[in-house]
Amino acid sequence: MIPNVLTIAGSDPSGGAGVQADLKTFAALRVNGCAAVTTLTAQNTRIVSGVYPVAPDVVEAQIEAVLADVDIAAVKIGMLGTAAIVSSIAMVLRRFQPPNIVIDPVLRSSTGTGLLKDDALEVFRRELLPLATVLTPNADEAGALIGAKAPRSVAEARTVARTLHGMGAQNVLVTGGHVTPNAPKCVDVLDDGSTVQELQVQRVMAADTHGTGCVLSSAIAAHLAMGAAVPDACRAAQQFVAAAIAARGELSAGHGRKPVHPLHELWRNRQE
Ligand code: PXL
Repeated sequence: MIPNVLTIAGSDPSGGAGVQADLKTFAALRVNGCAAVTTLTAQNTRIVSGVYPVAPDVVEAQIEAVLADVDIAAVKIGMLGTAAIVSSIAMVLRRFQPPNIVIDPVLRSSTGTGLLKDDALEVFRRELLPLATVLTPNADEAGALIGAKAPRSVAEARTVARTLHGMGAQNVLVTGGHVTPNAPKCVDVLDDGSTVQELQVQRVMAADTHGTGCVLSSAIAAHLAMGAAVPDACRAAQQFVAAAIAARGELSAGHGRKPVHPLHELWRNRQE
Protein backbone atom coordinates (compact mmCIF):
# COMPACT_ATOMS: atom_id res chain seq x y z
CA MET A 1 0.00 0.00 0.00
CA ILE A 2 1.38 3.40 -0.99
CA PRO A 3 0.54 5.94 1.70
CA ASN A 4 -1.33 9.12 0.79
CA VAL A 5 -0.07 12.43 2.16
CA LEU A 6 -1.94 15.74 1.94
CA THR A 7 -0.23 19.11 1.79
CA ILE A 8 -2.23 22.21 2.69
CA ALA A 9 -0.06 25.13 1.58
CA GLY A 10 0.52 28.04 -0.77
CA SER A 11 1.46 27.85 -4.43
CA ASP A 12 4.91 29.00 -5.61
CA PRO A 13 4.67 29.08 -9.41
CA SER A 14 8.47 29.08 -9.71
CA GLY A 15 8.41 25.62 -8.16
CA GLY A 16 10.94 26.02 -5.35
CA ALA A 17 8.64 26.27 -2.34
CA GLY A 18 5.01 25.71 -1.42
CA VAL A 19 2.85 22.87 -2.73
CA GLN A 20 5.19 22.43 -5.68
CA ALA A 21 8.13 21.64 -3.38
CA ASP A 22 5.89 19.49 -1.19
CA LEU A 23 4.70 17.34 -4.10
CA LYS A 24 8.27 16.90 -5.37
CA THR A 25 9.32 15.78 -1.90
CA PHE A 26 6.46 13.30 -1.67
CA ALA A 27 7.41 11.92 -5.09
CA ALA A 28 11.08 11.62 -4.12
CA LEU A 29 10.13 9.72 -0.96
CA ARG A 30 7.63 7.53 -2.84
CA VAL A 31 4.39 8.53 -1.18
CA ASN A 32 1.30 9.66 -3.07
CA GLY A 33 0.80 13.42 -2.85
CA CYS A 34 -2.50 15.30 -2.55
CA ALA A 35 -2.56 19.11 -2.39
CA ALA A 36 -5.04 21.74 -1.20
CA VAL A 37 -4.01 25.31 -2.02
CA THR A 38 -4.45 28.06 0.58
CA THR A 39 -2.94 30.98 -1.28
CA LEU A 40 -1.66 31.71 -4.75
CA THR A 41 1.56 33.68 -4.86
CA ALA A 42 3.17 35.33 -7.83
CA GLN A 43 6.89 34.88 -7.33
CA ASN A 44 10.17 33.77 -8.80
CA THR A 45 13.56 33.12 -7.25
CA ARG A 46 14.12 36.90 -6.88
CA ILE A 47 10.90 38.38 -5.55
CA VAL A 48 7.39 37.71 -4.32
CA SER A 49 5.31 40.11 -6.42
CA GLY A 50 1.82 39.06 -5.33
CA VAL A 51 -0.02 37.16 -2.59
CA TYR A 52 -3.60 36.12 -3.32
CA PRO A 53 -5.40 34.19 -0.56
CA VAL A 54 -8.01 31.65 -1.65
CA ALA A 55 -11.51 32.13 -0.15
CA PRO A 56 -11.66 30.22 3.19
CA ASP A 57 -14.69 28.15 2.17
CA VAL A 58 -12.82 27.10 -0.99
CA VAL A 59 -9.80 26.02 1.07
CA GLU A 60 -12.11 24.05 3.32
CA ALA A 61 -13.93 22.47 0.35
CA GLN A 62 -10.63 21.21 -1.11
CA ILE A 63 -9.58 19.61 2.17
CA GLU A 64 -13.01 18.13 2.76
CA ALA A 65 -13.06 16.64 -0.74
CA VAL A 66 -9.77 14.85 -0.06
CA LEU A 67 -10.42 13.74 3.51
CA ALA A 68 -13.93 12.48 2.70
CA ASP A 69 -12.50 10.07 0.14
CA VAL A 70 -8.74 9.47 0.36
CA ASP A 71 -7.20 7.55 3.25
CA ILE A 72 -4.71 10.20 4.36
CA ALA A 73 -1.79 8.91 6.46
CA ALA A 74 -0.22 12.32 7.16
CA VAL A 75 -0.90 16.00 6.59
CA LYS A 76 1.65 18.76 6.04
CA ILE A 77 0.52 22.35 6.62
CA GLY A 78 2.53 25.27 5.25
CA MET A 79 1.67 28.82 4.20
CA LEU A 80 -1.80 29.83 5.34
CA GLY A 81 -2.31 33.51 4.50
CA THR A 82 -5.20 34.83 6.57
CA ALA A 83 -6.89 34.32 9.94
CA ALA A 84 -10.08 33.10 8.24
CA ILE A 85 -8.12 30.43 6.32
CA VAL A 86 -6.43 29.28 9.53
CA SER A 87 -9.82 28.92 11.21
CA SER A 88 -11.42 27.02 8.35
CA ILE A 89 -8.51 24.56 8.21
CA ALA A 90 -8.63 23.98 11.97
CA MET A 91 -12.36 23.34 11.74
CA VAL A 92 -12.19 20.76 8.94
CA LEU A 93 -9.20 18.98 10.56
CA ARG A 94 -11.06 18.75 13.88
CA ARG A 95 -14.00 17.22 12.00
CA PHE A 96 -12.02 14.53 10.13
CA GLN A 97 -9.12 14.05 12.58
CA PRO A 98 -6.47 12.81 10.14
CA PRO A 99 -3.34 11.37 11.81
CA ASN A 100 0.20 12.81 11.77
CA ILE A 101 -0.27 16.55 11.28
CA VAL A 102 3.05 18.30 10.56
CA ILE A 103 2.82 22.10 10.74
CA ASP A 104 5.47 24.42 9.31
CA PRO A 105 4.47 27.82 10.73
CA VAL A 106 5.34 29.86 7.64
CA LEU A 107 5.48 33.58 8.45
CA ARG A 108 7.56 35.04 5.64
CA SER A 109 9.43 34.08 2.48
CA SER A 110 13.20 33.75 2.48
CA THR A 111 13.21 37.09 0.60
CA GLY A 112 11.32 38.70 3.51
CA THR A 113 7.76 39.00 2.20
CA GLY A 114 5.10 38.42 4.90
CA LEU A 115 3.08 35.27 4.17
CA LEU A 116 0.81 35.23 7.24
CA LYS A 117 -1.21 38.28 8.24
CA ASP A 118 -0.44 39.67 11.72
CA ASP A 119 -3.96 39.08 13.06
CA ALA A 120 -3.72 35.45 11.92
CA LEU A 121 -0.89 34.65 14.32
CA GLU A 122 -3.13 34.61 17.39
CA VAL A 123 -5.72 32.44 15.61
CA PHE A 124 -2.91 30.11 14.53
CA ARG A 125 -1.66 29.78 18.13
CA ARG A 126 -5.12 29.13 19.50
CA GLU A 127 -6.74 26.93 16.85
CA LEU A 128 -4.12 25.20 14.71
CA LEU A 129 -0.96 24.81 16.80
CA PRO A 130 -2.66 22.43 19.29
CA LEU A 131 -3.46 20.07 16.39
CA ALA A 132 0.23 19.61 15.54
CA THR A 133 1.81 16.18 15.85
CA VAL A 134 5.03 17.95 14.88
CA LEU A 135 5.55 21.75 14.72
CA THR A 136 8.65 22.78 12.72
CA PRO A 137 9.50 26.46 13.35
CA ASN A 138 12.82 27.99 12.36
CA ALA A 139 14.46 30.45 14.76
CA ASP A 140 12.43 33.51 13.70
CA GLU A 141 9.14 31.61 13.62
CA ALA A 142 9.79 30.10 17.05
CA GLY A 143 10.48 33.57 18.47
CA ALA A 144 7.40 35.12 16.83
CA LEU A 145 5.12 32.32 18.03
CA ILE A 146 6.07 32.83 21.67
CA GLY A 147 6.29 36.63 21.33
CA ALA A 148 10.00 36.79 22.15
CA LYS A 149 13.35 37.19 20.44
CA ALA A 150 14.49 34.44 18.08
CA PRO A 151 16.72 31.83 19.79
CA ARG A 152 20.41 32.36 19.08
CA SER A 153 21.92 29.33 20.80
CA VAL A 154 21.02 25.67 21.11
CA ALA A 155 20.21 26.30 24.80
CA GLU A 156 17.75 29.05 23.83
CA ALA A 157 16.25 26.81 21.14
CA ARG A 158 15.63 24.16 23.81
CA THR A 159 13.81 26.70 25.98
CA VAL A 160 11.62 27.90 23.09
CA ALA A 161 10.82 24.31 22.07
CA ARG A 162 9.58 23.53 25.58
CA THR A 163 7.41 26.67 25.60
CA LEU A 164 5.86 25.74 22.24
CA HIS A 165 5.18 22.24 23.53
CA GLY A 166 3.37 23.87 26.43
CA MET A 167 1.21 25.74 23.91
CA GLY A 168 -0.14 22.42 22.64
CA ALA A 169 2.12 20.94 19.96
CA GLN A 170 2.86 17.26 20.70
CA ASN A 171 6.39 17.48 19.30
CA VAL A 172 8.36 20.61 18.51
CA LEU A 173 11.33 20.64 16.11
CA VAL A 174 13.11 24.01 16.24
CA THR A 175 15.27 23.96 13.12
CA GLY A 176 18.82 25.07 13.77
CA GLY A 177 19.94 26.60 10.46
CA HIS A 178 19.32 30.17 11.65
CA VAL A 179 19.82 29.55 15.38
CA THR A 180 23.61 29.31 15.00
CA PRO A 181 24.11 30.54 11.41
CA ASN A 182 27.92 30.36 11.47
CA ALA A 183 28.36 26.99 13.16
CA PRO A 184 29.71 24.09 11.05
CA LYS A 185 26.81 21.89 12.24
CA CYS A 186 23.07 22.56 12.19
CA VAL A 187 21.44 21.39 15.40
CA ASP A 188 17.68 20.84 15.25
CA VAL A 189 16.11 20.58 18.70
CA LEU A 190 13.29 18.05 19.06
CA ASP A 191 11.16 18.18 22.22
CA ASP A 192 8.25 15.83 22.93
CA GLY A 193 7.52 17.39 26.30
CA SER A 194 9.60 14.93 28.30
CA THR A 195 12.67 14.18 26.19
CA VAL A 196 14.80 16.66 24.26
CA GLN A 197 17.00 15.45 21.43
CA GLU A 198 19.58 17.41 19.49
CA LEU A 199 19.61 16.24 15.87
CA GLN A 200 22.85 17.24 14.17
CA VAL A 201 23.83 17.47 10.55
CA GLN A 202 26.85 18.94 8.78
CA ARG A 203 25.86 22.39 7.50
CA VAL A 204 25.80 22.83 3.74
CA MET A 205 27.11 26.37 3.30
CA ALA A 206 24.59 28.03 1.00
CA ALA A 207 23.05 31.46 0.70
CA ASP A 208 20.35 29.96 -1.50
CA THR A 209 17.91 27.94 0.52
CA HIS A 210 14.51 28.68 -1.05
CA GLY A 211 12.09 25.94 -0.06
CA THR A 212 14.03 24.24 2.74
CA GLY A 213 11.24 24.63 5.31
CA CYS A 214 8.67 23.24 2.89
CA VAL A 215 10.83 20.24 1.99
CA LEU A 216 11.68 19.50 5.63
CA SER A 217 8.08 19.43 6.86
CA SER A 218 6.93 17.44 3.82
CA ALA A 219 9.69 14.89 4.32
CA ILE A 220 8.71 14.48 7.98
CA ALA A 221 5.07 13.95 6.94
CA ALA A 222 6.12 11.40 4.29
CA HIS A 223 8.19 9.40 6.78
CA LEU A 224 5.41 9.47 9.39
CA ALA A 225 3.00 8.24 6.69
CA MET A 226 5.38 5.32 6.03
CA GLY A 227 5.25 4.41 9.70
CA ALA A 228 8.39 6.03 11.13
CA ALA A 229 8.42 7.27 14.72
CA VAL A 230 8.69 11.06 15.11
CA PRO A 231 12.42 11.23 15.97
CA ASP A 232 13.33 8.91 13.08
CA ALA A 233 11.14 10.89 10.67
CA CYS A 234 12.79 14.15 11.78
CA ARG A 235 16.29 12.72 11.45
CA ALA A 236 15.60 11.31 7.98
CA ALA A 237 14.01 14.60 6.88
CA GLN A 238 17.01 16.59 8.15
CA GLN A 239 19.35 14.42 6.04
CA PHE A 240 17.01 14.70 3.05
CA VAL A 241 17.01 18.52 3.24
CA ALA A 242 20.80 18.67 3.55
CA ALA A 243 21.13 16.55 0.39
CA ALA A 244 18.51 18.66 -1.42
CA ILE A 245 20.43 21.86 -0.54
CA ALA A 246 23.74 20.29 -1.61
CA ALA A 247 22.20 19.34 -4.99
CA ARG A 248 20.70 22.78 -5.73
CA GLY A 249 23.45 23.55 -8.28
CA GLU A 250 22.08 20.81 -10.54
CA LEU A 251 19.05 23.02 -11.22
CA SER A 252 19.16 26.28 -13.15
CA ALA A 253 15.77 27.46 -11.93
CA GLY A 254 16.04 31.25 -11.99
CA HIS A 255 18.70 33.81 -11.18
CA GLY A 256 17.90 34.73 -7.56
CA ARG A 257 17.96 32.45 -4.52
CA LYS A 258 18.34 28.97 -5.89
CA PRO A 259 15.67 26.55 -4.80
CA VAL A 260 16.60 23.28 -3.13
CA HIS A 261 16.38 20.15 -5.29
CA PRO A 262 14.36 17.41 -3.60
CA LEU A 263 14.24 15.25 -6.75
CA HIS A 264 18.00 15.07 -7.25
CA GLU A 265 18.33 11.37 -6.49
CA LEU A 266 15.50 10.29 -8.76
CA TRP A 267 16.84 12.35 -11.64
CA ARG A 268 20.40 11.20 -11.22
CA ASN A 269 19.26 7.57 -11.35
CA ARG A 270 17.33 8.28 -14.52
CA GLN A 271 20.40 9.64 -16.28
CA GLU A 272 22.49 6.57 -15.47
O1 PXL B 1 9.33 28.78 2.36
C1 PXL B 1 8.21 29.49 2.76
C2 PXL B 1 7.14 29.49 1.73
C3 PXL B 1 6.08 28.65 1.87
N1 PXL B 1 5.07 28.59 0.98
C4 PXL B 1 5.06 29.38 -0.10
C5 PXL B 1 6.11 30.24 -0.32
C6 PXL B 1 7.18 30.30 0.62
C7 PXL B 1 8.30 31.18 0.37
O2 PXL B 1 8.41 31.87 -0.59
O3 PXL B 1 6.09 31.00 -1.40
C8 PXL B 1 3.95 29.30 -1.08
